[in-house]
Amino acid sequence: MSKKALVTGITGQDGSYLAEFLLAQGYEVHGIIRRASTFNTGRIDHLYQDPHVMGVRLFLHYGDLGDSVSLVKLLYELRPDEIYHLGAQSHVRVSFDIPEYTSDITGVGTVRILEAIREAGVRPKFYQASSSEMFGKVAEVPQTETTPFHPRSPYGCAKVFAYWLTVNYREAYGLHANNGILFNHESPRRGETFVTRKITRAVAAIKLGMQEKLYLGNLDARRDWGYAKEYVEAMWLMLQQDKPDDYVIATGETHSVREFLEEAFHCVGLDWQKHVMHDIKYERPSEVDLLIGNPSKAKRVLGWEPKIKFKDLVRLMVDSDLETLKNPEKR
Ligand code: NAP
Ligand code: G4F
Repeated sequence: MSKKALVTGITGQDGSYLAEFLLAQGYEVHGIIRRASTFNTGRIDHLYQDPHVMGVRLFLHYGDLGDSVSLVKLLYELRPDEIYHLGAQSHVRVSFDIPEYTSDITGVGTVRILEAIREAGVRPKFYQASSSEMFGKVAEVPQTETTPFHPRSPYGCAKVFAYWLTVNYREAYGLHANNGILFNHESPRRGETFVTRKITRAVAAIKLGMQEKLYLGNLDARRDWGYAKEYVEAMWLMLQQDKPDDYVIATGETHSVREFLEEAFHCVGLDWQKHVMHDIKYERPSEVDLLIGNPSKAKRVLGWEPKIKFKDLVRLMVDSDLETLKNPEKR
C-alpha cells in the first residue's frame, strides 16, 4: 500500500515541488488549502491535469492553520504516515506589519498541528519548515545546527518558537519530529514579492520593453540562495531516517542582493544601474545582514547535497520569466 503524506502549505513554492516529488515516489498526497476569493492552486493545477502521470492520488482539503478543529478532524480522518508542515505567513518584511497574525499562523500554527497529532492519536513522522532567518544577527559564520538563534523579525521569532516546539514534542512524546533549517531557496515558482523573483520578473519585463524601473530596498544583505526543487528532497530524506533530528540545508555560498542584480541583468545584456531605484519602503526595521549555511551534516547523514549553484539559479529564473512573459497564455 502506498504511503500517505499530508502537506500544509501545498499551494506555496515548496509545497508544489514537494507534492510533485511525493507523487512521483508513489505517495498518496493530501494538502490543506485556504478558501480564497480567487484561485490559489496555480502552482499545483498541473498535478491534477495529468491523470496519466499522477492519477487521482492528490487530494485537497479546506483548512487553516488558525483553525484547530479542522486540523484535528483531518488527522482523525486521514491518519497520514508523514506530515510536512510548510504552511506559514512566510514574508519577513510583512511580518513587521502583521506581527500578531504571523506569530499565530507561523508560530502557534505549529502547536496546533502537533496537538492535533496527539488528539487524533496518530504517530506520523513530522517535518517542521524551520528557517535560517532564526540565526538573524548571526553568532558565527557559517551557521550550523548548533549556532545559537538571534531572530531579527516577528517571522524569525515565530519560527524559533515553532523550532523549539518541534524539539519539545520529540523529547516529550517521542514523536519523529524533525527541523529542516532551510536557507533561502528560490525557483520560477517563488512568490513575486521575494527579492530574487521580484528581480528576475523585472529583468524579463525590462528586456521585453514592458517595464523601465525596479524599486528595491537594501542591496547589501547577503543570502545563501539554493534551488527549491532540490531542497524539498532533503525534507523527504529527513523523514526516511530511523531517528528524528535537525539539519541545515544550504549551498555553503553567500551572495549579496547587489550580486544577484548584476548577474540577472547580465543574463539579458543590460546594466542594472540604469534601471534600479531605491525605495525605503522595502527596508526592514531590523535586517539580517549575512546568511551562509554549512550543510555538511545533511551530506554526511542524508547523502544530500545541492547541485544548482548561484549563477545557474539566476539564469534558470530569468529564462523562465522571459518565457512566461513572451507566452502569457502559459502562465
Ligand atoms: P510560500 O510560497 O509563501 O507558501 C506558504 C504556504 O503557506 C502557502 O501554501 C500558503 O497558502 C500557506 N498558508 C499561509 N497562511 C496559511 C494559513 N493561515 N493556513 C493554512 N495555510 C497557510 O512559502 P515557501 O517559500 O513555499 O516556504 C515553505 C515553508 O518554508 C514556509 O513555512 C516558510 O516559512 C519556510 N521557509 C522558506 C524558505 C524559503 O527560502 N523559501 C526558507 C526557510 C523556510 P496560500 O497559497 O493560500 O497563501
Ligand atoms: O527575498 P527576501 O524577502 O527573503 P528573506 O527576508 O531572506 O526571507 C526568505 O528567506 C528566509 C530564509 O532565510 C525564509 F525563512 C523566509 O520565509 C523567506 O523565504 O529578502 C532577501 C533580502 C533581504 O535582506 C531584504 O532586505 O533582500 C532584501 N531586499 C532588498 N530589496 C528585498 C527588497 N526583499 C524584498 N522582499 N523586496 C525588496 O524589494
